[in-house]
Amino acid sequence: MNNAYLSLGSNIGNRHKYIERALHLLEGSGSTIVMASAPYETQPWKMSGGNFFINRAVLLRTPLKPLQLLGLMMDIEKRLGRKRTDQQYAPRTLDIDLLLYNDEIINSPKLLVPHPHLAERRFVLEPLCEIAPGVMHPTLGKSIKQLLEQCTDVHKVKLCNT
Ligand code: PH2
Ligand code: MG
Ligand code: MG
Repeated sequence: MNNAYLSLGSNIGNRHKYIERALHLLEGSGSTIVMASAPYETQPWKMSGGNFFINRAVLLRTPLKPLQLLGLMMDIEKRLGRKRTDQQYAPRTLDIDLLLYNDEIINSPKLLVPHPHLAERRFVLEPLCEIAPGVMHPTLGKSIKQLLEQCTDVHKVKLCNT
């Protein structure tokens, strides 16, 4: 079994519902969600305007290899109505990103792990730090908690209902 940390985000329609349904669908293929952060409401990062996102981080224990997991993630995005456009950061019903996969470093044309923007994004680090503060980033050599403490991203991130 492998430990995969994922980030989920939604900023169209019933955002909480899309994320709930994605969590449910991830638990197929012999995978289980071991931990899930609370939902956070987050300001769009490097997108002009648009709705605030709901973002969550989860730890998935999975038998899937990285590219198989990527296939599952993209399939779930599609089933939940994600339309891919040419625009890089378009509003979306659901986005699932692979942040960390064990302590592996993967540089393939389809997949970069650790996620290249992980340390620049408060909307990723805050939820991730809730479930994995002590986990080490395999190339930056710092823990998630340290990365959050050093993060200079000023986009708003707040726990839902606070
Ligand atoms: N995802 C992006 C770009 N910007 N901003 C927030 N707050 N949350 C996201 O999930 C997000 C984003 C690209 O995938
Ligand atoms: Mg993303
Ligand atoms: Mg994505």
